[in-house]
Amino acid sequence: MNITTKVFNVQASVKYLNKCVLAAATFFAASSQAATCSYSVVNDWNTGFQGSITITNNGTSAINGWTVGWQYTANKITSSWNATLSGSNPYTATALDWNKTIQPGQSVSFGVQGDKNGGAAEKPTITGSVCSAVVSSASSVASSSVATTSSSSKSSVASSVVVSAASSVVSSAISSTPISTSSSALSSSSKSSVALSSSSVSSACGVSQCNWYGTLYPSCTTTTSGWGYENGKSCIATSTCATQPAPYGVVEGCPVSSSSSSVVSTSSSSTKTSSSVATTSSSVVATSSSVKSSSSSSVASSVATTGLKSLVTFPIGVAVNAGNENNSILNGSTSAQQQAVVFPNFSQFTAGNIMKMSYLHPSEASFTFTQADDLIAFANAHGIKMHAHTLIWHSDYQVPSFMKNYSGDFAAMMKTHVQTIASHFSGKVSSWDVVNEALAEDGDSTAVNGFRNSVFYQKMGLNFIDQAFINARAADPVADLFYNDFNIENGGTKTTNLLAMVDGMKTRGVPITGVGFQMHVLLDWPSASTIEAAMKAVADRGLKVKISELDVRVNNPYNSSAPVYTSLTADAAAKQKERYRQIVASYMKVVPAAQRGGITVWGVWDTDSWLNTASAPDWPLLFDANFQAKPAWQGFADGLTSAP
Ligand code: 9MR
Repeated sequence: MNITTKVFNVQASVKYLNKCVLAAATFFAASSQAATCSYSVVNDWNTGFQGSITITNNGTSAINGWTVGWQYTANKITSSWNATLSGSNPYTATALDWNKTIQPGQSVSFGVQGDKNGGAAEKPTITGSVCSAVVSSASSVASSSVATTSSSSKSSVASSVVVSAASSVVSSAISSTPISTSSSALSSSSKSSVALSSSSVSSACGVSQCNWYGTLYPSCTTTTSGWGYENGKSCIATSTCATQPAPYGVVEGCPVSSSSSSVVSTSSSSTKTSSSVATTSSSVVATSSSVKSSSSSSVASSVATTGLKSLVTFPIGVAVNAGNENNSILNGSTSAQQQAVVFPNFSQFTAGNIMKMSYLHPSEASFTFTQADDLIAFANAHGIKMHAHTLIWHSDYQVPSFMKNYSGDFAAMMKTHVQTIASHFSGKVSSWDVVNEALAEDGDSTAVNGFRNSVFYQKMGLNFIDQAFINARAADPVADLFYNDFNIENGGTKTTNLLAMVDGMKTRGVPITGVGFQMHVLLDWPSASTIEAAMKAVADRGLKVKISELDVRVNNPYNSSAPVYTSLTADAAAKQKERYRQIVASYMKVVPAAQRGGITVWGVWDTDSWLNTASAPDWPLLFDANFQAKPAWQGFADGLTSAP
């Protein structure tokens, strides 16, 4: 069945490429436009690879719309971003609306991630009507095909297109398979790739394993659910593996080697990944500054395929659903689509909900860590760090009910709460929101000394904040400890109260590492200069600064004269792009490198945002309803590569 599907896809793709070539011949006859198309391997690890395809317009007129294709010998793609991918070797990638136009001198890039499938990370030739490398061959192919045109000659046209991309495919595939060489390069390459997949099937040893998002792990023999540890290796229970979305799940094959079978070895490859990311990042920054004056947007585009996280060395985070929430990043109905955009772009997760108080400590005697543990194991397996949110939060529906009417020693109970949770996760999370939203909003008539009149303040006064940090540090000696809040970037009384609070904590020797600015902001409020002043004031105190929950809604519910968007218009998308760029650039400008705790976006894609409701739709995030990067993504990337 797989083989049939592959043959169908190959034929469908070839027909498509055939059309492209004929279109190319016509197109290039009338235009001097020429682009170079290149493929680079950005990163590769045990079983996987990340590739970047760049189209650079060397011509004198704009390219409006592009489609390119390529073929691997063994590698298989598991996800892509910033292009619409079709086919399954050969692959075809088509422009998205926002990156279909390439101005003269500019580049557009898109990315792929995949499984090396037993081979090395390959570097195929990119073909397509925009690629100047194909112009001559396409023209000559087209002219010869025109000269000999017949219905059967269509396949020779198509095969010629693939020849440069597939020449290595043809030779290596032929040598490793019993397929006899056909007179047509096309049929050789397509049959060969079919034969390769069947030969990999026939080499299976019949041992049950789990393909966990591109990495093979042993299936557990005694653990019945989740992750296990058996025979000195991490394993995944068959029942858990079986619920992963295609193409992942239980597979049969030869036993995985020790280098690729455990989370430990995976994380060592993650370490390698992050060091190579750091290298990429510095070269990216260097490239960025060296060409900034000519075309900073093309720089951002040309590095787009390496993902946001590769542009900087500090964490780029995203809030995710997990556990029993809808749309879990691990195994919800959208998990494959989420992972395709999350893996290349983000290096840190915050659990949007499942590490809040009521999830981890629902009753006085019970702590429930399983959902969070599963998320952390998943993050570790993909080289993603965890920012934990949050140990103490006043929010009524997140305070466990037993705490609300607690009649015993409240401070002792809070100490147990903080220390039990922080010690469980010690070494597994990089940072904590220790206290969330303790400061009162400007104008809050119930505020006490600038603080929210929460159950914690009522029971312990200001000491609840100090004790939370002291107990968290006692239980976790290394994680960064943040105070997190919203509207502290707006320069009002709340900002003043924040600075007074952290000054007091520092004077008292309370172990605070930094401040998280949630940054649920509007398109035009607060101003960049106001945001910069607030972040700089915190940085000047020697604290880390984190943008912890960034989103930019386009509708302003507080201003009745603001435009009302019922869809994300081009105008709104452009304003949002600029706002993301401005905020990220402000962060880069005022927060010294050593004090950057990271920037986290509050959600993966617009549909799932807390700000998008049926009665008040909005589009506040970096990826749209179809998981395509929005102009906002480009704005974020441009901000990251801005000076200094
Ligand atoms: O996005 C979160 C939403 O799904 C929850 O229903 C809500 C209540 O737990 O919390 C939202 O996240 C909030 C975060 O925890 C603290 N800062 C404000 C966020 C948006 O409300």
